[in-house]
Amino acid sequence: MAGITVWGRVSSANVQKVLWALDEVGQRYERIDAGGKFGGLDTDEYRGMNPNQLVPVMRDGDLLLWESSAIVRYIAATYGSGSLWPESPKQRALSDQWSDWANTTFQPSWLGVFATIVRTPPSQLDPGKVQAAVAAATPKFAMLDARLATTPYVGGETFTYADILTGISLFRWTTLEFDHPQFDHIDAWHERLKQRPGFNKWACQSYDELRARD
Ligand SMILES: N[C@@H](CCC(=O)N[C@@H](CS)C(=O)NCC(=O)O)C(=O)O
Repeated sequence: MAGITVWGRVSSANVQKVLWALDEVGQRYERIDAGGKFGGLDTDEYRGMNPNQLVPVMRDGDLLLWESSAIVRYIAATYGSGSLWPESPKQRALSDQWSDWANTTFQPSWLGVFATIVRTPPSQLDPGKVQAAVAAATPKFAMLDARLATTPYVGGETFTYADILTGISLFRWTTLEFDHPQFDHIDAWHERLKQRPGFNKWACQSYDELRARD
C-alpha cells in the first residue's frame, strides 16, 4: 500500500483543496474518480473507507483519511514542514484559526451563493434569493479583506494551508453571475495565488457539470 491515492471528482471544491495541497508539496499520487457523475460512494468498499460516503478520501500508506481539511493539514505537516505547515506554534495557530473559520463560517457562506445560482435550474432562479445569499456572504468576505489588509497571506507573512482552505473560494465566487462587491485586498491576494501552479490547475476547475438544468 505504498504511495498516495485520492478518491474524488475534480469538480468538488473539497477534492480540489487536497489536490492543490499535494501540488504545493510536490508529492506524486494516484487519483480515482468518485462521487457526482462517477458515483461509487454507496458501495460497501467505499463506506468502509469513508462512512460519510463523501469525497475526498486519501490513503497514504496505511493511513486512511476523510475530511478535506484534515487531509490538507496532514499533507502540510508531513510533506510541507516549514512552508505549507509553519514551524512556529503561534504562526500555526493563526493558520488554524483562519482554517477553522473557513470551514465553519466562510465556506458555508459562499457555498450558499453557489447553491442558489448553480444548483437551481435557470427558469427557477430567484434574484431575491441570490441577493440574500450574497448579502449573507459579503460580511465574511469583508472580514477576510480586512485580514488581508494587514498580511499578504491568510495565516501571516507566508503561504500556508490556510490559504488553500480559504483560497478555494475564489474561482467560484469571482466567476458566479452576480453583482460583486469590491474587495481590493482579496483581489491582491487572488493575484498572488494565481502565481501558484497548484491554484491554477486545481482551484480553477469548471463547475459547469454541477449546474442544474431546466
Ligand atoms: N466536510 C467534508 C465535506 C465533503 C463533501 O461534502 N463532499 C461532497 C463534494 S464537495 C460530496 O462528496 N458529495 C457527493 C458526491 O460528490 O457525490 C470534507 O470537507 O471533506
